[in-house]
Amino acid sequence: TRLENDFRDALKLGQLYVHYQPLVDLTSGAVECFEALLRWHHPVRGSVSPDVFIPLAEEIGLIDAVGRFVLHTACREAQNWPEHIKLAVNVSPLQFRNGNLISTVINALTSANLPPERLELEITEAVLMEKGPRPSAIIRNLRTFGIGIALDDFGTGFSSLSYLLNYPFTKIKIDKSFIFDLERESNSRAVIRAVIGLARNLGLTVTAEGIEREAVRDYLRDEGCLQGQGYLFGRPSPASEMQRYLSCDV
Ligand code: G
Ligand code: G
Ligand code: NA
Ligand code: MN
Repeated sequence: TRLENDFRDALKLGQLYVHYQPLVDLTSGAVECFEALLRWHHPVRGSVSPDVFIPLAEEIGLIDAVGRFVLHTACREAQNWPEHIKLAVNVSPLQFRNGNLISTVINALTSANLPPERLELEITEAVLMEKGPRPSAIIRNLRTFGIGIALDDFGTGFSSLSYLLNYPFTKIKIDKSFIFDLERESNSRAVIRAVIGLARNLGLTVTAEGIEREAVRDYLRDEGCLQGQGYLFGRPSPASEMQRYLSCDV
């Protein structure tokens, strides 16, 4: 299709770029991490959502190239941040298929001279559906370098909790749909409470995404959620704005 061809060009023509969104300590408000979020500026359509072009990239076999671009760009950018601030990068389950993920990640870290401990890869539950032992072996391997592995959008997939135990995740990100519903839905509050308890018992960090209001931040903090992300703290923005954000941070 037209959009497919446009996307093939996008990589070559430099229409892809990376925004960053802060993950903060819910008690102090200090930035602990920036999540890299890919953007496409289409010459005619303007901004195209990653919800559209990531599945497209997966379909047309370009997700590995896209993943390389994001990792290299974001690792290079993260060199400019204070050393205690981590970088989170989303990884598609399809990037686990061809066997290059580990070398791609290590190359990006090495060429940016970024310690592996500063990188966190975000993976959705869909990766648990990939057949065979490979995804869990790859995740285990990445962990041996000290790279963090976050389970993204937790609660939206269909995986059982027992799957979770077979993977050495370091963090669980509670999906924003539960956070949006929290004030109206007691069910969402029950899920949030359960996930926070689960994470604590497994020794994992827990992050809430989609925090837009102070009351929601306060509720989550009081429930024992230590880290959060959302428009309340900052929208995905160019790296230059994050630099400004850091200089205001105390
Ligand atoms: O940033 P935004 O909310 O528009 O992102 C929409 C979706 O696209 C989210 O699910 C997000 O995880 C995904 N996404 C954004 N950037 C990347 C990326 O670099 N790689 C992958 N695989 N997914 C991404
Ligand atoms: O799937 P993933 O968690 O990677 O998606 C992150 C997406 O969530 C990004 O596209 C980002 O724009 C979006 N996002 C981040 N914080 C908020 C928020 O507070 N409200 C809403 N509506 N979306 C958010
Ligand atoms: Na994510
Ligand atoms: Mn998410």
